[in-house]
Amino acid sequence: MKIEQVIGREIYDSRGHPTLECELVLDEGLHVIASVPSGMSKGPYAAAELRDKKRLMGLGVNKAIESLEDNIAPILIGHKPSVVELDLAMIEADGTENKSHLGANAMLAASIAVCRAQAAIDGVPLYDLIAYLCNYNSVSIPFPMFNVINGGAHSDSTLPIQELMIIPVDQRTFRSAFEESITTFHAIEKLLQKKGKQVGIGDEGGFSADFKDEYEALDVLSEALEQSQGKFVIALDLAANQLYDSKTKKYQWYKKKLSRDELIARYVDLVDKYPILSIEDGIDAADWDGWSLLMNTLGDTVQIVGDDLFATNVQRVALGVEDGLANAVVIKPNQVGTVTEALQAVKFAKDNGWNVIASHRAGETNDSFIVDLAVGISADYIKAGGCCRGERLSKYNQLLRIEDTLQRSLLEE
Ligand code: 2PG
Ligand code: MG
Repeated sequence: MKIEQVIGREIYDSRGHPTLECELVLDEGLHVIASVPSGMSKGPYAAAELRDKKRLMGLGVNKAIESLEDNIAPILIGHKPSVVELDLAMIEADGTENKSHLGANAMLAASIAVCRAQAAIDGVPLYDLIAYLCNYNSVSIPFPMFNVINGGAHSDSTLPIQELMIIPVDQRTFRSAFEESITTFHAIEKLLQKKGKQVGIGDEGGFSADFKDEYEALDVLSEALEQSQGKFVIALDLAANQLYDSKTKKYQWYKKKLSRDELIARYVDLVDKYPILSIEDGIDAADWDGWSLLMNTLGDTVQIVGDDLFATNVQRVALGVEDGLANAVVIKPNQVGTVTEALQAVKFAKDNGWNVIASHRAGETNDSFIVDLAVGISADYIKAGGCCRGERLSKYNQLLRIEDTLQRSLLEE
């Protein structure tokens, strides 16, 4: 079965911003659709999206549609959908370091659609195809990192920490973990209200409220976790690039400006007081000495995660391994622009003993590709947002579906 037509379409993401959908038409009438998410807190090393300069607040994707239909379509049409082969052809045709010619959004939309078509034609679940592409002979359900409080660039609140997440650690299945977490999620809202907070929902489906400092937010969270039946640990995403001023070399923390050492001292105190398992982007992506210092200070006991630091780029991950900058990496295919390159970053990180966290973006669609990817690579964790809002639930519902399918096939064996 070959690709006959490539259609680009402007659709809208969960933040009400335009994004790109790719529809592939194959012979024998198969249609496949894929859409791409977009970040709010983007790092300096992420691949470039094509956006229209003026249309729709400068976010329109007509230029990306043109790239998809005029430049990428000729690469795909007439070929069998084979994601690695076609990704490599797109990368060659793009010819830039950061995908600025064909556009990472156009390339990834095509890449995911090709991957989905390949799995459909092979008659295998998408997660199995992903595992096969990585040469892994098993798949598994990752631990969810449920985003319960949104701050930073994801909310209007004063909380500098972008994401406070909870990880259920004592549940045997994703379904039971989700049940425990969704109950706790609603309990957190009630507790916030009881404490007199104005509670909103942030970009990723977690709650948004003002706190006098991060300790107050973590105290509320700890109280809710203590009342819960299940056992949870906490993960933080600081998205520290957003807090950093490269001129003064200081981080904005409420009304204070903290040096790198003061910020790390704060993390040490937080880790001491709360059950924090994981700290993501705790330091600005350009400050490698700061990353080393953070790793040397907390890396033995805490998962130190690079997101904007590595931008899902295997070369950057390799430098990070060499210099000991982290012990885990976030995988977001749209930071690099193709499925194949995202899988290269995964393999390299895993081969070097790092943990891998598959992640959604702040601006999401209902496409749940990231979930199949997470299962196919046996990611340690998945970040897919809070326990409400359709674009976040589309991910969790897909995890429920996959778990159900895997359990049924085990029973049949
Ligand atoms: C992050 C992501 C997803 P954004 O920083 O990890 O949670 O946010 O999509 O805004 O980069
Ligand atoms: Mg992050």
